Amino acid sequence: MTDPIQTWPEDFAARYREKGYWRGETMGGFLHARAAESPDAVAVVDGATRWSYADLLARSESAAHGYLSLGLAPGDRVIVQIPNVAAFFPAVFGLFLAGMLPVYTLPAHRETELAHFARKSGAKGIVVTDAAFDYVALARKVQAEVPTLRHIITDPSGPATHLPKVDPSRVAFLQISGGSTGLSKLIPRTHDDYIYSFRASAEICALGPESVYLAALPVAHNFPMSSPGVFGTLYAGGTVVMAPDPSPGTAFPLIKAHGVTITGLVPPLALLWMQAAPKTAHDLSSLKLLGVGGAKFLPEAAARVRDALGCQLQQVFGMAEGLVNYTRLDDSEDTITQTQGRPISPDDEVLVLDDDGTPVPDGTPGNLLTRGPYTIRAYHSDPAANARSFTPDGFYRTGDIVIRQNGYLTVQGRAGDHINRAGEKISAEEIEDHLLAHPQIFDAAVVSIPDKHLGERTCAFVIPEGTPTATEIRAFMRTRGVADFKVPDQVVFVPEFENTAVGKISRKALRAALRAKMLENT
Ligand code: AMP
Ligand code: DBH
Repeated sequence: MTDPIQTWPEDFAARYREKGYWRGETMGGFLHARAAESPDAVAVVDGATRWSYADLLARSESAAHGYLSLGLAPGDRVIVQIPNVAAFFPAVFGLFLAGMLPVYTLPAHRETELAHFARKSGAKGIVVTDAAFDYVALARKVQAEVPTLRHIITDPSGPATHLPKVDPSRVAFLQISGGSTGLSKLIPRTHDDYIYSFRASAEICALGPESVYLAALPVAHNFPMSSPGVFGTLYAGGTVVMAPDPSPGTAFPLIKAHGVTITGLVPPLALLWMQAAPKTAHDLSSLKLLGVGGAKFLPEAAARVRDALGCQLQQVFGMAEGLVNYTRLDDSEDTITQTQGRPISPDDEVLVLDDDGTPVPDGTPGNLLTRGPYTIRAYHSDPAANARSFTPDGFYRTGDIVIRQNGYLTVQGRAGDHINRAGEKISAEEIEDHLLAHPQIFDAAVVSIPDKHLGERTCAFVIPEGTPTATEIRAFMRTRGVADFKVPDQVVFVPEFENTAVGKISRKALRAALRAKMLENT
């Protein structure tokens, strides 16, 4: 099992340090610093639980000792599957302080995905919490499949031992990619690069000790984690409020009760909040900034945010691999409603290229490639994906089609075949693989269809062998041990795929043709 690494060429690393992007801080180190500066300030609120920075540090140190006392060692990977509860923080800061690497997963992930993450990362443990869903039982199933996952940890705490010195230039954790082809890839991020991304994000969003961030989306997502998210807020000495779910019915009372000043949502949720706000009895006036990202927020909806919610909109276009763009607080209303912002860093290099690799002029759509001080140069242990996704000179091929104008980016679409379902990226290929395991499916192609509520929904075109029903197929997907959001929203039976008999059409072209036909008929 190879240890996760992430390196930039020496001259780049030297420049990123010289310019003060990489400051040699660690995840555990910044928590120490905040706890020393303002021990009594409130760091985390979750229901009746309120932890000061001193409380959070004490619990995190106890967790670090706990991991070490189990026999886990610095450098070991530990899967984290914890919903939006306070316990998320000691679980992950404990790992950071022990020099171990969290492997983040979503609460929606099930045994097939977790087993893949466990194998791929070489994780020796998984940390979960008690919740309405039985995450311990799920972890046991994964353990039965991947025995190297030795420890199922529910309450990491232990007697004081020596904590290791952690190297800020090393990988701090593995984040998961949405996955455009096949299974999710693991993204190794270093302390230096990740801290830069959320420290700069916190500055762009003007966060300070008085800021209160509502974690409405699942915190393991890169967006609520770091753009500026929970880590940006804690870095700034502010307060994080955990929302068990992002519905207006849950979130609005929390905004009122805790004086929430900022949050982040995917577009379908932003629309839901805008619809619910005029009717709510809860005072939302503390909310100053709403970040919207993960999928394209249409200008018409963007223009209504201020009236509906009484706060400023910030568009956020980011990716777990690195690059994050924001509209700025002092941008014009047009820029804020019509673009997805500009990069965080002056050293984010952005290329917009045609399909032959030639730069296109401003105002013309092209493929977005990027490299910079917080964008990875390689995925974990995946030479094939690395060859596809990175140019020889280290640019990451985002797969997004954008227009650049005055340095601002507007997302036009994407080159790849993934579906962006309410901000969750779903690989068509991954779903097709599961469908092909069904005894009565001869072939399947999965495409995205525009959807009023989700932005995009998944549609599976299926050539049956026998007489399966759509309900059966969806039920079958649920038995595959995958996140519920991967179950096709729609199943369409077709007798054949045109042109495939001669084998001349690529799957990519096939998906495009099926999608076009579907849109024509609706
Ligand atoms: P992931 O690689 O799973 O972290 O997903 C990142 C992808 O989400 C980006 O490459 C975009 O395709 C999409 N995305 C994120 N934010 C936005 C946005 N504001 N507008 C349009 N697409 C977005
Ligand atoms: O969709 C994303 O992955 C995303 C969106 C906004 C992201 O990773 C981010 C901001 O950091």
